[in-house]
Amino acid sequence: MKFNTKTIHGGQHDVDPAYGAVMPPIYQTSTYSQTTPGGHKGFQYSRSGNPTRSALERNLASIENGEFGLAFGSGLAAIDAVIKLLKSGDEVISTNNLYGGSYRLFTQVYEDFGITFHFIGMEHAANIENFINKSTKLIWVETPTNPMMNIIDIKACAAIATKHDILLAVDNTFATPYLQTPLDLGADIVMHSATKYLGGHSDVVLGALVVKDKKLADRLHAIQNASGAICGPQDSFLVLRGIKTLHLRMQRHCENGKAVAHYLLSNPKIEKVYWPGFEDHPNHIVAKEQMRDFGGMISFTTKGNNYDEAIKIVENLKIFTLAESLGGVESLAGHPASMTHWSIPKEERERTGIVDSLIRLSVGVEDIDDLIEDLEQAIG
Ligand code: P1T
Repeated sequence: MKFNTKTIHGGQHDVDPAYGAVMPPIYQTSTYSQTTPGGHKGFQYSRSGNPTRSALERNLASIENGEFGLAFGSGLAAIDAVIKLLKSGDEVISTNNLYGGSYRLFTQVYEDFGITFHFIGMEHAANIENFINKSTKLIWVETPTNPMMNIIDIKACAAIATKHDILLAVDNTFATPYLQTPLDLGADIVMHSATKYLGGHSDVVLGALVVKDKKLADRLHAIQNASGAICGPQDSFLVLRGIKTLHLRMQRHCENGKAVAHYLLSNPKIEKVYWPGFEDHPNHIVAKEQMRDFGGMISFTTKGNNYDEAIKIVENLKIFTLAESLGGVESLAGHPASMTHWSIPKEERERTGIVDSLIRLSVGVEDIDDLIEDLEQAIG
């Protein structure tokens, strides 16, 4: 089955044996009757498993070319489950530019449990080798990174991870499997904030993991069940429905993203535009190799790095909504330094490029003329 077919049909055979409903029913139940202890039809309690969540989990596995999907109450709950694979004394090597909430979870929760995180530049994957020691158990990659749009070579990371017998996890939120499938490139775990492009309509918070290896899946299922950070059936349904149009939406996100990136480049008030589709993006060649297009996420700075000017621009936008999050059909604008990435200390933030004038756009699927006109009137 090819990707566009998988978004609609992947893992969805026979979802309603009772009535043949085309969409899986929302099984709004916490528990399931048993004829005798253990005598059930595959589900016993909805923390451990729910048919609507299972339908989503099978679909997630299908679109990411994995074997096992796990759905969680949020992207961070999914990341949390991955870190729970580790124990005190273990070390993690992470991209130095990543979602502020992931950084906060690592540094403000798990460092207290004795896990050490190294935040490093991975644009040259070989740099990872400098930080590997006997305690290194996990490489955490975001690509494209949030919000600087750095591109990390997944295949090169996988070669290093395999050589040292370390797990490689890739946060695929920005790219989605429409653009890249990390498991095909050698990653062990794919993670999603399905709140974003997978859900696609800014109406649900949900997280996901997909793996190929049965033993790893069993351990993650055990963690999911033991910790309980699952998503409900209604939210599972919404994401499943969102994924059915992922390929259509992503195609337009990419087209609109390209047009907006080129518009910003041509505006004399703009200092720098971060978008992996530009030939002079430092890892454009890797992006071309591992991604099928370049996505709808773009960051830019204005000349003079002026905080007030950046705030004025995001306040002036009329079609782009000033809001956290990304990946919905509607265009959003954000100011990472004061919004999504405020939890990263200023000095560290600025070292990776998150300066006060940085604005992040999630380019939606509206008419491109309206989007460019909106940016034009806001930037001036
Ligand atoms: O919000 P949640 O579903 O828990 O997902 C966290 C998360 C993980 N990984 C990446 C790359 C993300 O972008 C996010 C959430 N990001 C935002 C809310 C944002 O505006 O960047």
